Amino acid sequence: MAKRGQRGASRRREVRAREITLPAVDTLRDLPAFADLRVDDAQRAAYEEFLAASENAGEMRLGFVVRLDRGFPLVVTEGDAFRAEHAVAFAKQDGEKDDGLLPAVGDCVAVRRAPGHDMGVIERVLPRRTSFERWRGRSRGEKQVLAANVDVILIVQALGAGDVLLDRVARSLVLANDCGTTPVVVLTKADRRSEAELAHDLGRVRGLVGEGTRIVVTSSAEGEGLDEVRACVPAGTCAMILGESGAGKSTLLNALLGHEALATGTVRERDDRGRHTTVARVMVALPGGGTIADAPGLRSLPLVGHERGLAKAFPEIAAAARECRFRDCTHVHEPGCAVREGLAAGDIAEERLDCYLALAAEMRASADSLDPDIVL
Ligand SMILES: Nc1nc2c(ncn2[C@@H]2O[C@H](COP(=O)(O)OP(=O)(O)O)[C@@H](O)[C@H]2O)c(=O)[nH]1
Ligand SMILES: [Mg+2]
Ligand SMILES: [Zn+2]
Repeated sequence: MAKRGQRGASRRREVRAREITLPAVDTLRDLPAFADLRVDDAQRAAYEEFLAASENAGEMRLGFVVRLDRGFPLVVTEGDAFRAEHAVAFAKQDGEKDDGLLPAVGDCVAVRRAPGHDMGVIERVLPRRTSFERWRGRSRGEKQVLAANVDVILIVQALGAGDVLLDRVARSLVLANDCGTTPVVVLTKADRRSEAELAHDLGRVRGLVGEGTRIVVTSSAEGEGLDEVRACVPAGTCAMILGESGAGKSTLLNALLGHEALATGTVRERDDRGRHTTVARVMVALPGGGTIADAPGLRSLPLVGHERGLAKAFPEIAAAARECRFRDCTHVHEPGCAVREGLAAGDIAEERLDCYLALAAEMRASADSLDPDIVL
């Protein structure tokens, strides 16, 4: 029953795919090639295993999902690039309805390329080295994978509209650390700040992120900081660009690529019938460098169960917290609190502690609302 429903849904998607015009593969510039992306040992082993059990081994290819246009994947394999759909089995792997199982941009996949078919079929998502996920919807929301196999997250924050939003930087830092990627803070639109203002901004951001995180200041308008960004994404690595809508992400990517690859500012992407298109997830290859995935602008970055990322983003606080007298110490009023002792001794910076405490409290609250025993 479920199977038939899925098949129907998949056929409807197929029909939709023909109705809407997706950009033709050969018109896409900056598309990463298979060789630009890295297959790791676990992925290769999983692919070999899958291949050995496959009835269509001869038609199977190792590939990467490098674009999603309205949810339709574009896959690159050695010497080939084509649109693909998902195998029917996908929707309910492991008996769960979970978008997290569907191929995301950056995913390494086993894809079937049958002769005579213009579309490939993604048969299997190979183990993700990293997975940048976000909660969608409220308390009982679903996880959505925004990008897979990313090494670096470029946390983009615009300068110039008052003080930098440290809360956003902190959340992004926690999310990046949580999924095992390296965060780099990229402050854009530096041309909108005077030198004194810039020093002030940098001081605040540095105070929050500490010495362990790289900060790059850019101005796409003036071509400033571009080489520094490039240096964060060397050949063979993959970065994801994360920031609010309007932060200057697409402009930065265009500046890095040297041409208008992505629509920016108020230009709304429309298909040929003038309809507003849903966001495309695009990966581009930097000439001589790695690849960057342009994620949609995210308004909110809720933290749910990202304790590991919090501890990695604030290691000195996490280390002190292990020495507190009470295991569930909130580091606010408890006796024997090693974190407050660290603060008093000057080993822990107040601005970092304030931020840590706020995010930790938020995570405790969201964990409560996600309690599986609570029926919503
Ligand atoms: N002054 C200035 N404006 C910029 C810069 N980069 C982007 N912008 C402007 O910021 C707006 C949003 O940029 P966009 O790249 O579309 O942001 P995105 O939503 O993050 O992709 C556009 O109007 C850009 O022209 C910059 O370096 N300096
Ligand atoms: Mg954009
Ligand atoms: Zn404590």
